[in-house]
Amino acid sequence: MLPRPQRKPPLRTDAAFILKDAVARVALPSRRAFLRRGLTLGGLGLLTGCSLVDDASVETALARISRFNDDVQGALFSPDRLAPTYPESMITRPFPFNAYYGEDEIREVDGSRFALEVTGQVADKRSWTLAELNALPQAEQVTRHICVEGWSAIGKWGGVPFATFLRRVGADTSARYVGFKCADDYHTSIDMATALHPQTLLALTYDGQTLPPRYGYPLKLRMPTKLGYKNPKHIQALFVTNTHPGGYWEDQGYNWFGGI
Ligand SMILES: Nc1nc2c(c(=O)[nH]1)N[C@H]1C(S)=C(S)[C@@H](COP(=O)(O)O)O[C@H]1N2
Ligand SMILES: [Mo]
Repeated sequence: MLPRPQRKPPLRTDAAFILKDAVARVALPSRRAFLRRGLTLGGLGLLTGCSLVDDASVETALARISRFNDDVQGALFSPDRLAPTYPESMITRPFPFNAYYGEDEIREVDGSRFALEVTGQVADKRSWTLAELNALPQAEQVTRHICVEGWSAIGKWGGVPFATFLRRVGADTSARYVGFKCADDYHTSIDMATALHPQTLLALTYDGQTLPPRYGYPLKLRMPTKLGYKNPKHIQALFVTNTHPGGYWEDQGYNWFGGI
């Protein structure tokens, strides 16, 4: 039996109230942009790199954004916008562990028997071994991970750009979602635009080493444009679909989009 989630449900009313109150006080063009885009606290954190732990930090983040003119804002909110990257000297050490269970229950996946299952709207439904995934073109990036529980940390992930992988398997990129099933029974799903985003990585390494069990061995999806809970660890299967797949936290009230 898996333990019941320890985490409290999201404080959606509090978050909505803090945001509404703060947005009301920023200059008009910015206010319009925020309202039009349905800005979330998480999205604000991603945009500004601020960790939003109280009302004051939300105000600081909004003030930072409202100084930009409309053009800059348009670029910031565009789906192709890149999340900030950082020098290696800024990597958070040790990088935090988080899951819906404690460190004593980290999943041990046998990499030698691992095969990533790929199904749904893809031309090639063959499974992928780790050796095959490692043979694809790799990229590395240092980005900030933001968890809705109120912490953020900078880490370095390496792996296959997810767009490369999706094209390799002949994914129908006009489909709406990509869903993920994990070895620890976690699951989540993302929009196709984010799946194809240039910074979305099918990550095989953390800080230059094989991804350790605590950070999702053997495979996780790393997206600096999404909040922590949208980044699945221990991926076993992925599928391309037009049917909304939901997710572990999303089904309990967390925002499904969870990003920018
Ligand atoms: N398989 C799986 N993936 C998961 C989770 C989980 O419990 N299981 N937790 C999510 C949450 S809420 C966060 S903040 C990050 C934590 O990633 P880290 O251990 O690399 O810090 O993993 C996300 N992906
Ligand atoms: Mo999280």
